[in-house]
Amino acid sequence: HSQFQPLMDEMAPFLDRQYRAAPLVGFQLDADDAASCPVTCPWDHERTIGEVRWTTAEQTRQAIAVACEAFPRWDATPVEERAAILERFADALEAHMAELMALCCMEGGKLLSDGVAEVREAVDFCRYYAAHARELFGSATRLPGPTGESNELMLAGKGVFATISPWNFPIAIFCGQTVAAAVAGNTVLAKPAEQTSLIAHRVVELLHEAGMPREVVQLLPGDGPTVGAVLSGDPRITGVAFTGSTDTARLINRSLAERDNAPLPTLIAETGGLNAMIVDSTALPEQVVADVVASSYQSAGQRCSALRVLYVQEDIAERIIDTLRGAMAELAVGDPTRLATDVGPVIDEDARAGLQAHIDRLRSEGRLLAETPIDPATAARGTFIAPAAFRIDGIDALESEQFGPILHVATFKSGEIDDVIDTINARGYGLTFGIHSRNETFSRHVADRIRVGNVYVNRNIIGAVVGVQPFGGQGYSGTGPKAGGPHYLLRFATEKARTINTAALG
Ligand code: TXE
Repeated sequence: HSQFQPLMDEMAPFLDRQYRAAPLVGFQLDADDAASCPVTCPWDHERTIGEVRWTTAEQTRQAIAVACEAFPRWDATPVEERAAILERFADALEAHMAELMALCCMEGGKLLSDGVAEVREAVDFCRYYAAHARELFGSATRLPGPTGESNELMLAGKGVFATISPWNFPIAIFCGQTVAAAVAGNTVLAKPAEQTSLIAHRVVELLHEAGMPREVVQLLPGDGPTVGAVLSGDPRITGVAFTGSTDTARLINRSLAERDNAPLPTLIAETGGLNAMIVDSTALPEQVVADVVASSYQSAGQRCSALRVLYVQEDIAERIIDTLRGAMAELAVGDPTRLATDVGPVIDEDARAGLQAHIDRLRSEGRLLAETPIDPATAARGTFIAPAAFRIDGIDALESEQFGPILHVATFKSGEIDDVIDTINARGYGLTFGIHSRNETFSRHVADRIRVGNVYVNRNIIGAVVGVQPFGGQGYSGTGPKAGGPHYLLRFATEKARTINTAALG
């Protein structure tokens, strides 16, 4: 805790600040062409923290025109200059750590530790993509050819990208997608999630101050059906980098495909998960439970990587569940500005109501295994969900991802492991997966057969470290490539091969 104290002191003045967000675009906005909406704090509904002016459909189309016009010049800007902007931006994010943490906490309901992790990850994305862009775009690759012929392969930006982001990593994912698209030579229309517009606005102010031209990265705060749908339906958009739910990715995919007279688009989608962990009878219960609690309840379960279904071998199940009950009784739910808090609010009332309906149904079926107590006054002040664990028969009992602090527990017998893996694979999601076992043959067998993007053995399943654990799924969970990995920037680029008959030059 003490490591956070100096940051908390620095952060305190920002907790009471009022913010205003509006489109940040490369053309003059009329003063009063859209209404402002108040923004309230998810853990204290009486606190208003600012207001947002949404982008209209017409402004979205104007911003696309600006991005189209700016593309050729930006794509011709030396990669060194583009990369240097990302590095200056990374420095600015670090310098504004305390303010950005405060915003994450007030608008996104994030714990302080989550806020720090957000900013660090965004900084890592900027530095990693800057270095990688220099390598990829810095010079052409010479390829072998017959005498008298020169062959070269080079990379360039594709055109105009829309980056559409979720609220659950309002800095890290928002920045990662946006700077990747820009450093590869594309102009970018960044649409943040409705719920975290103030954060996105402050971040793009810093990006512009770091030297990113306003017409190269434009910020379009607004809702999905208006701004998002105009972007994905416009034939001038070359590609969309989307992170969010699987259902929205399907809508965007359809909308891109239905455009008339449009070039074939690129869709990079990172979507939801129904992530499982398998625990065999050789695992250490205390370690399993510590990792399960982190995987299911950190960030109030609002991570795409969070654990949703725990499969425990029958003969160890009772011990695991007893230990889990003890650990869950100790969790503190409440105000995320307090260092003692383990679980903050969920993002908004829609999210709370959906999760509560799921909890009520499972509870009425007598499936409750464990629950964390929550103070009624805290619960009444914000959108809180008490962490809970329920018994289910298997992953097929869940119709969809439940994006909150709810764990589902199933059991299996020793001979059934291949059936369990087949069932998880057949369910179609493929994001994260965990194994707890001290039997290496067993872990290898399971890890080899499971079809997911990220497998974690004998640890929690919520890792994603830029350049170390590149992150992203397959199937319903996304298209790839992995964010923070060596292939990510390539999806934002087009390849051009140049063949010259050098003999003709004499
Ligand atoms: O998603 P939504 P949320 C996933 C996570 C969960 C979801 C949570 O698993 O499923 O993200 O984020 C815009 N046309 N991941 O609730 O509702 C919307 O305005 C165009 C996966 O925000 O899908 C917002 O900006 N856009 C992950 C964005 O889409 C539209 C990491 C996402 O909104 C639109 C983190 C439309 N018709 C979260 N409708 C991973 N796999 O890496 C909405 N939007």
